[in-house]
Amino acid sequence: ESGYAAWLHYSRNSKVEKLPAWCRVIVVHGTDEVLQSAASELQHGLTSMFGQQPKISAVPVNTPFIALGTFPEHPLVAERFSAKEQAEVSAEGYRIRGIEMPDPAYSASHGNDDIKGQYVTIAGQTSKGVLYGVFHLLRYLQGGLDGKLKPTTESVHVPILDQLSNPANSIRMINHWDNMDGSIERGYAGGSIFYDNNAFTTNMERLRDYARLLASVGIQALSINNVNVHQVETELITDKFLPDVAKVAAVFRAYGIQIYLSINYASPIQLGGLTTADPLEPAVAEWWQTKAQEVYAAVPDLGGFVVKADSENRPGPFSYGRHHADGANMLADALQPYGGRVIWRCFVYNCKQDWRDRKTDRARAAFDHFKPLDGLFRENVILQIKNGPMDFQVREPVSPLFGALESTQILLEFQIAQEYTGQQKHLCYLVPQWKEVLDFDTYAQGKGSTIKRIVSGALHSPKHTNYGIVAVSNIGADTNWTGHLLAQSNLYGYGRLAWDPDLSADEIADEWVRLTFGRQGNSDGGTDLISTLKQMLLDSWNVYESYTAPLGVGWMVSPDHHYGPDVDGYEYSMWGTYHFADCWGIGVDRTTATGTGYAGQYFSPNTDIYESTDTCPDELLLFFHHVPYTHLLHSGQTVIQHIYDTHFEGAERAAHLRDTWVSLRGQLNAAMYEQVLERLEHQAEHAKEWRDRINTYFYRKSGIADQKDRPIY
Ligand code: BDP
Repeated sequence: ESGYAAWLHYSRNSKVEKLPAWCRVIVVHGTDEVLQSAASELQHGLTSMFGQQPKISAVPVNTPFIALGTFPEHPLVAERFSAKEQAEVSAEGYRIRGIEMPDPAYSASHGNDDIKGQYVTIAGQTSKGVLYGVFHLLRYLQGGLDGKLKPTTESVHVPILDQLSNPANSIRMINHWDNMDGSIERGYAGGSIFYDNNAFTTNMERLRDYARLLASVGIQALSINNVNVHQVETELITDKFLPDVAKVAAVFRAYGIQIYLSINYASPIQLGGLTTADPLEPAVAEWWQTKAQEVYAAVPDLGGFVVKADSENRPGPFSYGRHHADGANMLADALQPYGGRVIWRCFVYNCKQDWRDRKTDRARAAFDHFKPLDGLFRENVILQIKNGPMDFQVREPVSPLFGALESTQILLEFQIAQEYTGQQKHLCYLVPQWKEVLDFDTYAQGKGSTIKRIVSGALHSPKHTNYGIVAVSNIGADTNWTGHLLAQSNLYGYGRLAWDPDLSADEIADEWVRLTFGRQGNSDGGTDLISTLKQMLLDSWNVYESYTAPLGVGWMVSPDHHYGPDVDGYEYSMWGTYHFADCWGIGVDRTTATGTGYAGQYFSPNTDIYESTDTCPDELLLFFHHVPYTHLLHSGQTVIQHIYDTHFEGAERAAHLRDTWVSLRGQLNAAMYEQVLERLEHQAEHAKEWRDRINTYFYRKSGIADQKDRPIY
């Protein structure tokens, strides 16, 4: 009821009296711990849904059963699939098949034809695949739609299903920005579940429950400390903390999740007493080699290091006149003997810039720094690129680095934490935004060069596995994990999308709502409740966008904490985040002819589309162009009138979200209802503040009245 179990709560199916025959026995072959997790998850889920515990058995028994295992190790599993069918399953994919097999002896002795010979098999090449298959079956039984499957919550019959699923992305990762003092940089759901008071948590149960949530949506990599590595976290790679790191790694390992550490680039100085961290200095390289040996002795399957260098006052190779391939490769060589990876962030820009030099436009920075290094990185280096060129705004164009790097392995970085999208006080279901990014066509190699094909490696390098998606976590120690209960949908949706970017925002919302609220409502699976909640989620990004910074210009938030309106908050600071509003107009000229040239970083036709106000999409107009307030949008509205209209409507729509929730009262569990209501009430009020601050600012700047004469102060 608190939301702690999230989409894994597996509520009791009141229509089914007892455990259906086909799931009374789980036959699992092998001692592998991930397989054991798979079996116990299945046992737990079935027990919870049907009120009776299935047995786990190592050998087949003379009843129907669910067989779990890998093709190489479980003969019962292997015999159900042809060689071709087995070969179609990738390293972490799965195949589920429910079949009917004649079993006359059994059905005669039990006098029940319904249950005779019904078997389900969940198979993979690896135990991780089996684990993901188990979660798929549980989703199915819980009533979440998945691909082409229909919910069968009311059926006691074996699900006659035949499902093959392979993850599109080899790396499906989450970054934690947790600090060891227990705080979380940009955390909106309480403190860290990993640390408190500069020590590791002793609450391994909580970590295990987190591992379950992540594995259930296919996440298999996790960095456990902030990319900004302070003195105390610098010591994570020392004896002081490595035993703790090993304990945490063990919890996640059982769920197929590999741990990564964010490291301090200046560690050789801070820990090793060297006078330099120059990547080309042999003593520095040697220091890292010894360090890697120590780290891998403690955690042999550590995924590797995440590095934020030369960014926002963090140390890096620039201090020594070296480029980022020098820095990344030196670390990569140290990790290479252990199979470790270096995940190197491209969020590199000058946060002390001088706007008079237009070529320092922050939007250009990642491309300018990394495009020239394409092809220079080692096999175990992966570049991590934020979805947009700035910083997780409600609306940004896609980073032009995607597609431009042809010979470099990459990860796309999203932010699940709602730093700039309402900080988990406002409802903002981000899956539609992520979908737009993934479906964007870069034209890097002609039509169809979508971001999803680039980040999965399919476009440039189909054989490589060091590709995928990563996102900044939105969870904390709050009982419901995400502060706003409905923000759980973003964590769920991120995982599902990283597995299958072809799922739609609608399908994912549908699954999440059914899994989370499915048995609440007027009837089992209450249709009205489901579609109403789903619509709230699907509207929410657009609602949030409408009452905040307009037409892609971004920012306009309070400096530092980034919550709430402050139109000029960053306007005269050095951070490079401007809107250039004056009495004539607004927007950033990023064209090649008269502006910063950022628009020229894209492939054609995107470049041409962005370069001209005639073709630039309305929602990005002010990102690319400085225009008068009277500029006519494609929508037929002027810029100023668009600002007024969207802000008045946005505040109304935020109030409507609250009213919709209120209309569901009585259908929802009371505790869940109350916690969400409080946030939606706050959002409705706060949206009014956004509306008034933005409208007033632009009315005063422009002197142009609202055509509809609504109150602007
Ligand atoms: C920004 C955050 C800052 C992070 C930085 C990053 O405001 O706290 O350290 O991104 O990604 O969004 O490194």
